[in-house]
Amino acid sequence: MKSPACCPCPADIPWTRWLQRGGATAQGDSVGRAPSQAGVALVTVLLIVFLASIAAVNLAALQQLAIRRSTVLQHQQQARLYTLGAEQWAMIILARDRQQNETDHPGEQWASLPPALPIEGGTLTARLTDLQGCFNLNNLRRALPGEQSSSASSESTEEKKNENENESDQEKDKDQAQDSAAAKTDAESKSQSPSKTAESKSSQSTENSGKVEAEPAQIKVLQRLLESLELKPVLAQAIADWIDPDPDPQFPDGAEDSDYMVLNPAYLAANRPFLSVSELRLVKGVDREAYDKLAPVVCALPPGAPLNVNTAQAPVLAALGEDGPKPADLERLLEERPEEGYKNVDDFLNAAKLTTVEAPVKALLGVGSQYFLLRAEARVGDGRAMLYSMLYRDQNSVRVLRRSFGNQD
Ligand SMILES: [Ca+2]
Ligand SMILES: [Ca+2]
Repeated sequence: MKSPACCPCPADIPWTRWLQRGGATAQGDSVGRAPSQAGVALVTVLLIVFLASIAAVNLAALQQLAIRRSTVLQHQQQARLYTLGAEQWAMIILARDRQQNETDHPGEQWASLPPALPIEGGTLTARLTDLQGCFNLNNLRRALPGEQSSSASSESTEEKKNENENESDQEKDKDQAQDSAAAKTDAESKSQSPSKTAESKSSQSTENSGKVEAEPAQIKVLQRLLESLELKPVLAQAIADWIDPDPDPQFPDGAEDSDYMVLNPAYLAANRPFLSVSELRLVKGVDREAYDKLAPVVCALPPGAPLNVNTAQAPVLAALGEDGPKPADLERLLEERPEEGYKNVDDFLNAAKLTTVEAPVKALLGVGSQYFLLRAEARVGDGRAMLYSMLYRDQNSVRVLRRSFGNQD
């Protein structure tokens, strides 16, 4: 039996006591206690270093993220400014083009801008397209006096909406008509007198049917266009009802408030010009398939904006008259178009052998354009900016009607 005085053994004393003693060994207490305390301290130090390292890594990651974010924002801002520069550049090109000639066709400089321009740290691309190369949905109703000018002079969509809502105010229309004098182009001037004749004829014919504002000749064009796209021609009446100011549906396939009030959610017909082609999706009968086919060949310009036969798409030109050539024949005709475009509408009609174009339709044909769309994209480092600008050009200046950043179409 061991004596309590004998050499203590770790197995014979409580663990804590042994630990306090530094783990007695054959080498003695003074030597055994020091490595044990040093081990605890080392573990503590390692733990602190570990935690400090994690904190430092996290801080570094956050800092890198902040630097990255600010760099991207800076590049995006630079790209955005470059697109605004492209807008100014496009306006200069359009103004210069107006000084050189009064016709607009795909062979001109504005239509063939360089595909990409090198800029510091990236590239800039800009493309101008003529907005008057498609069928203007708002021509389905007759343009009120000064209506085109009022839309052209507005600086934003909201202003256009307000002006269109107040179109019944005759005094305001007179003021807008006066403003329109300065904004009329020569192309519009050429079509002015036939336009008045057409309007008076249309007024007489439509008054008899009770539809004062509808333009039957343009509705027929849209019906032929729908037919060529393998869509139901009856959609034309519903589309015309959407923008005419009266609440009476056209016979037999029109659609007014009563057709839209039964839907869920219910809504009313706009009874004012289209502000965007996307509004078509609200019109009765225009489903996704119909919209996808129709959207590329129609546009929403102020009422009275003429169709430029030099830039119009083949299906639209083919729909102008009942004896219109097939789109394939028109494609060939457009390829053989004069190098500097058609000088006047009659030259085109003769070349296309379009002899049944009704007067109200012919009155809204032209060889020049006033409305253009600029698509500009700039890439600077990791930043990217897209700009869409609707530009209006008259004889004296080029103005921005609408501007939006980001993806569109
Ligand atoms: Ca031109
Ligand atoms: Ca209506």
